[in-house]
Amino acid sequence: MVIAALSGMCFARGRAAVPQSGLRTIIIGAGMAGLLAGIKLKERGETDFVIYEKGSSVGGTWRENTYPGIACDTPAHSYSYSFALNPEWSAFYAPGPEIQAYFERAAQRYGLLDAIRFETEIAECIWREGQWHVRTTDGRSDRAHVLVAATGVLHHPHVPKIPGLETFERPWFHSARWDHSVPLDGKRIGVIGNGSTGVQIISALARRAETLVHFQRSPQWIMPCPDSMYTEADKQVFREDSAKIEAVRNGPEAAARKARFTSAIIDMDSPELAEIQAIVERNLEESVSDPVLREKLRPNYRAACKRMIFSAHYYNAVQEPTVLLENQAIDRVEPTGVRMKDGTFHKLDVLALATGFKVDQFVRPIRMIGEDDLDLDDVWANGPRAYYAVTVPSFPNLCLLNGPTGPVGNFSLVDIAEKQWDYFDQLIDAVRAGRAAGVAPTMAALEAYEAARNKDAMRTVFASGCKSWYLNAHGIPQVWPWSYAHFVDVMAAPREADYRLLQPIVA
Ligand code: NA7
Repeated sequence: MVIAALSGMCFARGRAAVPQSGLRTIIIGAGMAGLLAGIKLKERGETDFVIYEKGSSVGGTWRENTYPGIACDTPAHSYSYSFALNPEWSAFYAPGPEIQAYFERAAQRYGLLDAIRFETEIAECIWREGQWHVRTTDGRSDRAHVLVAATGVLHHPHVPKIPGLETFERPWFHSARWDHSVPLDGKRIGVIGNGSTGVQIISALARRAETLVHFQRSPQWIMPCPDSMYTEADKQVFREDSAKIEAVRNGPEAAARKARFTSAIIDMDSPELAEIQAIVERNLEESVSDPVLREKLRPNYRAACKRMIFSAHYYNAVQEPTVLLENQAIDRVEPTGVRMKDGTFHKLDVLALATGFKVDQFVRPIRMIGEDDLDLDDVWANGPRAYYAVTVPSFPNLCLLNGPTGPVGNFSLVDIAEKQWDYFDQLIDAVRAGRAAGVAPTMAALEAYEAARNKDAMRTVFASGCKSWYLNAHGIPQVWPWSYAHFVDVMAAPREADYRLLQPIVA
């Protein structure tokens, strides 16, 4: 039975005041997901909401990541709101600045700018008597019935403790904090890390640097992909007929690609994964001519075990005479360069750390206090968990968009967030209707979900024997281990039995 029948549900422990005149919502973050929540609230006529954004403009990850070569590895037409298709994308995989401009336009077009409080960071959110009491880092306070944490996944840069890093006398920075005042052309550049970010940076800088040293701790499988730019004629077709955009998003070819990829991810023994393995191996064989370099680039784990990297350029870039692939271990950073364990020294003018993100933070470091003074930091002491990645027991009316254990394996996070919002929106109907003051998942529902998820996660390719940001401290992939179709299915309507309503206190 679905939540539409919530009126027949029993009230559980927990009481809170019923909102007397409509709901107020606080959204944290004006990135893709926060803007989405604002647009959706406006669409249903709810205007009593505010978006708190610690930066000075919208866009989230696309505002913060401006490194050379930045692009989205999800096809641009899929990485768009379903209600704001964009015939103007310049390429199948859109460059970062274009995506940033898209979200800026969306904020404007949907009239959200007045609702956003820029340069306002949230310090804590406390659930008390049916409302979230929110305090900003500069001491202001606000409150609302509903709280949406649209705080991003890959948000807190991971800067590894490489000995001597602080002694480097030349510019160095994390990829998400790129310093554009630092000249790159004709310079000796070092890039540590070869996830999606490092690979894009190397592809962009290979021909600009005097020397470009790519420090690779573990090789990556590279999936070849089209480097297709959309022509003016293509865009005209998209402008005239949005069904053509829909076809790119959800047509048979896209659907088959998605289905094939999920089958591969969720079952490490699947024929689909074997097919992907064959493609990436062939790509390596055919693209890299020097056998020594080829072996340096060959991973000793299975394709898609780490997040699959799509690149049309990396193998060409790494074979440029300017590029040196360094696969020895780093010993330390010295004032003028990087020393390897084998004694080799790379003199550098600039060092970029494409070393990823702290991925277990989510809404934190915001202090989150739920019912009975529960601190989310304590609740998540063994790792972040959320029911179906969206809601948390004892934290009523809290929505995590792109929260822990959602589908992240090369799918469009825009699409994921839209479906998560629609799910949460249905949950809040009981509060909107005044039948409850709050709604939160039961602990039993979360435990059952996590038990099934942990079990099935160990069958995914992410558990097939490599290290990646998908794994928790126990080596269990913190991902959605089921098909995309199953995700769509469960997001379609919350199950009544999995939620408890907070009994209203009528004043
Ligand atoms: P990733 O995918 O987490 O990649 C980080 C890279 O940094 C990876 O190659 C790591 O090597 C490397 N790394 C991390 N710490 C070190 C140290 N101490 N020494 C050497 N190398 C290190 O981050 P990205 O920014 O590329 O991508 C994140 C996501 O953004 C991506 O999945 C897309 O969703 C978009 P390792 O493989 O661990 O040996």
